[in-house]
Amino acid sequence: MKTLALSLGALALLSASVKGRADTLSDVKQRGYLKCGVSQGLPGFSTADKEGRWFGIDVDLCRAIAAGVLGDQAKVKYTPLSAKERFTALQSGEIDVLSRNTSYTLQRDASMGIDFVGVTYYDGQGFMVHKKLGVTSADQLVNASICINLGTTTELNVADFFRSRKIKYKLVTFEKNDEVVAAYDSGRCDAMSSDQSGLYADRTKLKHPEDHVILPEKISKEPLGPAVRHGDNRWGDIVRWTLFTLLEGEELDVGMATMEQAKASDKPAIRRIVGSEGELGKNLGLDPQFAQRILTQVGNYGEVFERNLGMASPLKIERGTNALWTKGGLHYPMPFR
Ligand SMILES: N[C@@H](CCC(=O)N[C@@H](CS)C(=O)NCC(=O)O)C(=O)O
Repeated sequence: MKTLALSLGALALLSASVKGRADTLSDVKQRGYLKCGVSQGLPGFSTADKEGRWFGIDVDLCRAIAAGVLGDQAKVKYTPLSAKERFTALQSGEIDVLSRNTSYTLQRDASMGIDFVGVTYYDGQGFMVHKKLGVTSADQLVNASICINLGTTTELNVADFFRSRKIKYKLVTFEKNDEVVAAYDSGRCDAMSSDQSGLYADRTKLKHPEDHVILPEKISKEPLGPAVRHGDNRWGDIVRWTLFTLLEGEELDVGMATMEQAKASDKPAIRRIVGSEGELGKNLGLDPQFAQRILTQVGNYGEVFERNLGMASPLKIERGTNALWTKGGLHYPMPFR
């Protein structure tokens, strides 16, 4: 029995490595670039410009992984994915990491062959309505038609929200987010519902953004974060600690703007993160300067947030729950030891 169990285990390992999925770190290094799954266009999170260059907080996480693992933030191939396509793309090996405003839920984490490794943005679901409707609270959306994106948690939360209030409503669903936006903009729905960050982003795409209001209620928790394939723990560790590097960088005030001072610092925590002492990189199978490169080439979480979502961006989103724990928010990087 023991021999059989062992050989089955060995077989599973072999078949995983034959398919090239057991060791994503080696695959990425050998290939020379990272395959990153992003959204099809959500300002602040992931959008491409006319030259095909990608921007956004989800894109910056991919750039950070490439900087840490391959030494160069530019070594990334982006695959735009609809909500429906995203999990299959990760399961099948089409991408190495999914960094696409995806909510971390029990069912996704435990039953889809994928693992979430952290949270890049704490969000919640909201509603946007035409101002002319005069609606000021989601409770007033009686018999309303709501436009949403298929294959999302959005769909399920809307159902919970109205069912628990015994309010009648009508769902109008689309596979692509741009179809949702176009339908809502043309007046086909009274409201559209999505992650609030998504609503702020989508509002910028409307013909007259100023004619629309985002209602105050957050009807769910939407912790958005990156996911990797289940079973490749080394790769999961690398993505998790890349995200923590961005956060720890902000906590220590080490980033693009401060790297030169940081390299000269004699503070132990700063010396460890820039790689002047300790063996943090080695534990992950990376070199000592992996975090220094991430913070130099991409910046820390605060810098990433401000340029993509914050006051230096068109979205102007407050830090709120996305502040560090030291400033009353929820982001808490685990200790760099
Ligand atoms: N966070 C939710 C919603 C994610 C989602 O796909 N939202 C839509 C509406 S904001 C979206 O991002 N669409 C952009 C796209 O499809 O490219 C989930 O994980 O299910």
